[in-house]
Amino acid sequence: MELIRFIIILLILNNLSLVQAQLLEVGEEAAIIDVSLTDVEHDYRLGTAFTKNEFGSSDVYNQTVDKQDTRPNILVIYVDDLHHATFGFMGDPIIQTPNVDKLAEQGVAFRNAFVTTAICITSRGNFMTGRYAARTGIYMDGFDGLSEEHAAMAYPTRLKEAGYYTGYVGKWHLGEIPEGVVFDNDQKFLGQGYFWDEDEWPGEGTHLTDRLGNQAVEMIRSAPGDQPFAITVGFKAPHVQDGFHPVEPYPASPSTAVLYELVEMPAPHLSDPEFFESQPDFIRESLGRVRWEYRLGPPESLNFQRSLRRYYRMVTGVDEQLGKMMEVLRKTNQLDNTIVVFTSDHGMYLGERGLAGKWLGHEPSIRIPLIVLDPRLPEVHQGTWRDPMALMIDFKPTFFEWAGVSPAEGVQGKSLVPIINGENPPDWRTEFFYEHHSFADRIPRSEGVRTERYKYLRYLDSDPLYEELYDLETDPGEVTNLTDDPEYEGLLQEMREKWEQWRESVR
Ligand SMILES: [Ca+2]
Repeated sequence: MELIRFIIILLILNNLSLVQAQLLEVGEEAAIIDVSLTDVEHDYRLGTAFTKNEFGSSDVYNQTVDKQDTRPNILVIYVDDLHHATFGFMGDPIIQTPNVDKLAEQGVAFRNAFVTTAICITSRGNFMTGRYAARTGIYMDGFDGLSEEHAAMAYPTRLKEAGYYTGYVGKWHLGEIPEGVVFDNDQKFLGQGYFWDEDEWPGEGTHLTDRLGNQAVEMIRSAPGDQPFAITVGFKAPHVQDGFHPVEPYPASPSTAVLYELVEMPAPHLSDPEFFESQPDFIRESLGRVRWEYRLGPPESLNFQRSLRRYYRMVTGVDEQLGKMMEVLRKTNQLDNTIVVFTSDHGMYLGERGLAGKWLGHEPSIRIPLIVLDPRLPEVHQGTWRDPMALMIDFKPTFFEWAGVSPAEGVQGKSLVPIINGENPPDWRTEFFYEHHSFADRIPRSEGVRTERYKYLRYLDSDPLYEELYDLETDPGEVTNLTDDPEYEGLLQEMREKWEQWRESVR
């Protein structure tokens, strides 16, 4: 009955967006779940969230934020396994992400943001320390927590020492950390976490995405009035539920129920079997293909259609929570002194190249979304794009510059602040090193160099040696491997040399 009623609403209100329609439907339920959030949810759902020059009175929280410390707050939305292009502002015609789109409209979006390693633990280590994995030694295998040394160099530790109130909500995936050193308010969970209770689907209570949003709202709301805050919110969505319900790998929040259900999800780039068959055995038999088999399958299959719709729902679920956070900033009069960063721990193959997951060095895996809303920037920067390459290892030095903290020794990334501010530093990087060493069954280890124009990938355990070389200017989709093309022999040699130099220099 509920579904029929819903579909009728959708059909009648076809001039409303799907998101608006489904939010009307769940509004009442959400209010019951957490009364203290009622007002925040009500307002953002009506589409009033974070209108920059329209600060609400603090009628809900009655909180006066009167910070003597004028350094900006830093709010980081750190999403898990998020494809860089699944947003309205990126031109995706299907997905509903009104809050992320608005962030991009009012902030600065990066066209070329990348990870240096596409896997949760390692990339999160890069994020925390500003270093390549070759130097952090944080790999997927055998890692059980940030050491004292790692914790000491983690960005929140330094910000805390410098007088910031530091907090973390959600998926952390960097194991145990020394207590009280890194975060003032520590609401991380270890491991992969569950969208519902461990053995239930659909579960009772509040979905993890909504719960993390609520926790984040509460953390922002209750942050001390006399310190700037640095809060990072680690959403697990849209990461698959590992080892959970076999027919529901993407258990989306009920608030996004039936969204996209009537939409035909298009075939991903290079998803034709012929292309897949052209790849070497060790890629065709890799974990990315194994997971593709049971999570996605061919684009026309029910499985693919179902999984993609649910992945999209999970992204929309995160978008809703971003809206709530922006609204609590507005309600506490902190929109004009809070820098908001939206990004992901790495990208995702959503069926591109016949693969699922991450790990390898192709664009869908290594690209990340990156939006920065710094309300202190002149209005002329609103809704603008940045082309220079940004890397996961750049976040820490960027946060340090915002916080006025001196750059730490051994940081391999660079502050993005000049780029964000619209400057064009002449010495900015034009290439970077990619590495994936974590060994797991059927995940091939690889390294590579990506320049502005070319990409070289090298599979370390391949025998005979397998390499890939692409001209991204003429072939941005990485269709044609140029390694056997005699015309590119010189370039191949040059890229091999770069790779050798890079792998020495990052250590
Ligand atoms: Ca991840």
